[in-house]
Amino acid sequence: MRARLALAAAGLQPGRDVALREVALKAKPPELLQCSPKGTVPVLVLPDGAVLEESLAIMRWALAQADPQGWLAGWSAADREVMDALIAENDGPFKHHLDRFKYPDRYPGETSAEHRRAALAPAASLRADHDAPLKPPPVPCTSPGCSAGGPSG
Ligand SMILES: N[C@@H](CCC(=O)N[C@@H](CS)C(=O)NCC(=O)O)C(=O)O
Repeated sequence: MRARLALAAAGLQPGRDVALREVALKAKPPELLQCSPKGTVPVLVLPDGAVLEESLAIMRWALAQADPQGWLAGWSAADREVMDALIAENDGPFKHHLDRFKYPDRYPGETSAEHRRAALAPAASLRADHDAPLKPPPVPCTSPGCSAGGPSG
């Protein structure tokens, strides 16, 4: 989902700029496994044949093409570090516990309730400093005559 959002934020339209192929994860098509043997989605095949097989890599590629809403452009290095840490927490420990809470049948011997507690702990600390870290940079104004600059001006 986040890869699709980044493609949309970059103004890349399915059918015009990118070909979108839905796949059934229960019956992964051979074309998917040929491009990316690890068999997870999303996968993006670039015109030069390079394969991006991580959603974050697809997001970064899309936003490098265009980033009119300032999803990445305009943030300070310190803000980027905070963002990267939040994403790493979400993709790492939180996802680990979420999967074991949501799909206990896939993880025999694990206790769903314990993973629920472990997943919620970082969320509680995030709520505690909800005022803190990130203040978005201004979105550049592109209206004619508008004097408000982009993130750096
Ligand atoms: N770290 C990967 C995770 C990809 C992932 O696990 N995708 C899920 C769908 S949301 C998937 O393809 N599951 C199928 C499987 O693991 O067989 C990314 O962000 O792209």
